Amino acid sequence: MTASDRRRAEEPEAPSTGGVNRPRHDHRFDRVWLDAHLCTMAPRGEDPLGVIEDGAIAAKDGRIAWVGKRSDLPAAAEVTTRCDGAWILPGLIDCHTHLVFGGNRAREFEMRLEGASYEDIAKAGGGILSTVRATRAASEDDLVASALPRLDALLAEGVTTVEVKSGYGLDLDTEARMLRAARRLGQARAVSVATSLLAAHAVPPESAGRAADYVRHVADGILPAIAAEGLADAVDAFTDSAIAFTPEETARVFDAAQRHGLRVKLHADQLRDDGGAALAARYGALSADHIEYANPDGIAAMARAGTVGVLLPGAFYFIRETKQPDLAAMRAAGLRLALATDLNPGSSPAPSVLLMLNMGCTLFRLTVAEALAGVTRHAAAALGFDDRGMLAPGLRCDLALFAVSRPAELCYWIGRNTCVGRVVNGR
Ligand code: DI6
Ligand code: FE
Repeated sequence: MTASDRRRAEEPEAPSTGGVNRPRHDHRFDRVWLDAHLCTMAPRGEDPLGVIEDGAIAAKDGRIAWVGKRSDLPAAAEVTTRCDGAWILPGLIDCHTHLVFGGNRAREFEMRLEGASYEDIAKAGGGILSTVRATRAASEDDLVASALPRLDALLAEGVTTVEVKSGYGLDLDTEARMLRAARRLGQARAVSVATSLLAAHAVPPESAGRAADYVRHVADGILPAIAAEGLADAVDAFTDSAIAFTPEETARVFDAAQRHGLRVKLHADQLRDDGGAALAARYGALSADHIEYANPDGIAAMARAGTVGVLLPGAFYFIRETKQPDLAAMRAAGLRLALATDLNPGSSPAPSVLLMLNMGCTLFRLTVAEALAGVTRHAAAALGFDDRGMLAPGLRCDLALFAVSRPAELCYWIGRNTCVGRVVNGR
């Protein structure tokens, strides 16, 4: 919404005269949104999107107080926002990002296009460890400053909750600095930030060849210190038997997380089937992410455990993966699916949830309803939130407004931002 639109839209309603056709102001609501269609994402009967055309939403003290047909709205409020026929969705949730990091990997990208192999790039100091070097060299202020434009790109599309992982420090100081920077992003902007400790992302250079020692340090040193400072809302790990941590090493990190009362998430079965899906299910993980190579038994175990499957089509696209996630098995198991950017410098330099909606549909053949649930209701579940992700009374009043003709348009455009407004906590 432009400033002038907002001025026009936010004019207080004329004081009620108490006439029969005019709702009276009362203290139930402090703000209402009108002239909008609602995509509540609360499934109703045959409609997975919970659409209410010509709807209205009312808020009180940052929470949704009422949702329904405009004609049924029981009372007016001090502030009325007219939405010019926009579609309102729950504020979008990007449930998997590595938003905070130093430097970027554009030079590495260029080298690959010029024919360099991964080995050449590693020899030239590239790959994930180049980001570790740049991140270790960055101050907390540097990390906040470089992350803000990426965060702003997400917010401009209607994101109201974002998850941010550490994982480019691989030592206590830098992991803590990344997580403090992530927390500061949530103070610098109107957005909820959920943090995940991803110290088990890669083996740091100083521990090369000694993964088991590093895992012990994560479990007994880094994780307890981060937990004591309250810097992480969850613990993540990268299980990959060839380039990261084995399932057994991952289990050691997860045992430590559970000792400290932290829920877990997992980068699982991205490049091969390591049994990551089943491992995540065994630990009651909030989510298992990537899962292109997850097998049907692991997928069924996730569904039984309530673990959300997070699909990351940006990474699939950027590394030119060809193995599709087994959507048939996921649907058969009734697995809840989320969709996220995986925003990171190495495999998904993509600060756009709307692009992921398109890619989820185009590359993975998600339906519009599945894709939209993936950035709202199911993304909330992937972060353990039960207070957001739908338009329903009692939930946080986090809204995203779009100038589109129907919800499918959100998945249809490639690189076009149709977001015209964002509301966080009723403001
Ligand atoms: N999987 C990924 O795709 C990213 N991390 C992970 O565990 C890649 C991170 C990077 O290359 O910087
Ligand atoms: Fe990731």
